[in-house]
Amino acid sequence: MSTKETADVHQQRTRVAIIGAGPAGLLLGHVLAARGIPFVVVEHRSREHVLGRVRAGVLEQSSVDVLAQLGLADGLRADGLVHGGILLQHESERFHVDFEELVGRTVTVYGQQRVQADLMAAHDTLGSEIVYGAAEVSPGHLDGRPVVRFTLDGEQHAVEADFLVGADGFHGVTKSLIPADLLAPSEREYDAAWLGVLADVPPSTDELIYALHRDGFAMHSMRSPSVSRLYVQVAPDERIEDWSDDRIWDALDTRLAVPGWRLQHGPITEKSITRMRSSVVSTMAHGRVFLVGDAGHIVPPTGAKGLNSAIADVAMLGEALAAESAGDDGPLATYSDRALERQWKVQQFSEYMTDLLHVPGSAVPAEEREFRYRSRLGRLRYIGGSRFAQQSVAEQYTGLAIR
Ligand code: FAS
Ligand code: PHB
Repeated sequence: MSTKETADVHQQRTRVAIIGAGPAGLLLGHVLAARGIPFVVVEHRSREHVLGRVRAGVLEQSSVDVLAQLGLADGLRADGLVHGGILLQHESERFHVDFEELVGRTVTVYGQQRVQADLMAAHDTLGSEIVYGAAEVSPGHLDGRPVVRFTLDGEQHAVEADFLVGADGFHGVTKSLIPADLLAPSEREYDAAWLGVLADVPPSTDELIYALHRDGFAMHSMRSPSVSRLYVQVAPDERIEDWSDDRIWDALDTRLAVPGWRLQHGPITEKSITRMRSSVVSTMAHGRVFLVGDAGHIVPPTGAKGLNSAIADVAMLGEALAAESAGDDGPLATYSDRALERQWKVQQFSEYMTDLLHVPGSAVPAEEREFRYRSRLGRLRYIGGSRFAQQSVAEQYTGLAIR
């Protein structure tokens, strides 16, 4: 990577410029590093801020395989919790969907913060060029090639590259380089949100519990043998200030209750509300500009697909960039179509799980709310009694093939 000074601008050239140091951006850096392809990552937040975001918790088998192939799985092998299934619950009845028995696959519970820390530590070891705290990040083109301009400590920088990858999340800036009529996102807004908490208390269950209750959805997940991760459905416009710890525990006790089982309480160390929304762009490529992860699509977290979709995009784009460097631009030309084909299969599963487990919002007439609730009960009871329905859930939850 060459660097030269021109009038007050630090200019440098690289092969791939990546905007965003979340899991997608840092993982892409590792895929490129493994193939000797130069890259620079430009992130507008501090390293500490990026690391402090509490988000996803479940890695598909496919994601674990990607991390392992890159030598990035030591942490998850040591501390990840391998789960052979999930528990679905309705009206105080709980049943097990046994992934291992049904499809021979598992998932690993390993928080996104740990994934992020592992990716950062591995880049430190490589000495990768990752710019944190970049201001006024502005992607564009210079003589037909991508360029990322930014300010760092008051100094102007310009990174010229052969390719630009937007790994900058749903509110990122790279999308602005794709004409609006081509980007053309499809969207669905759900009339529900998730209030999530981290609690310093050992999980009260060995596997994740997804529960439909007349009051709303609840989930029991975890981060470690001593930390629980729990969620309750709230209205989209709820304010976190209106949810005391006691109110949260009351809702969880009610919605997760089954005879003979008790939810353990403990100090809540983090709480936040996440809106539920699906959005998918119509193209993830335009000229030498590509999108990965949340920059291209977001899903409601019910299917545990957000982080896993980002990893799948990165695996596909990383392979395509490596092929192009070796003289074969075929995979790069089909990246967007392949990524979006897989993403729409993920979207429909996330929508299915969200519709299955959430009660309609209060704006829906009472008679229709009751119908939709009972219809969900019927669907859950059907799944509980059908091996075929459970196999379908197991196949999709543990992750579709990445190709
Ligand atoms: P990210 O958003 O993680 O990273 C994008 C990065 O780009 C960020 O570091 C950002 O600071 C940076 N950036 C943005 N604009 C920039 C600019 N202009 N210049 C430079 N840098 C810029 N998924 C699940 O599977 N389960 C969950 O429970 C779950 N919970 C979530 C809760 C919340 C509040 C959110 C927002 C998401 C949640 N997700 C969940 C989805 C989440 O895990 C994402 O899928 C995952 O972070 C995607 O990774 P990236 O594509 O890297 O995007
Ligand atoms: C989590 O542990 O944060 C988690 C797990 C499964 C989901 C969503 C979130 O579907």
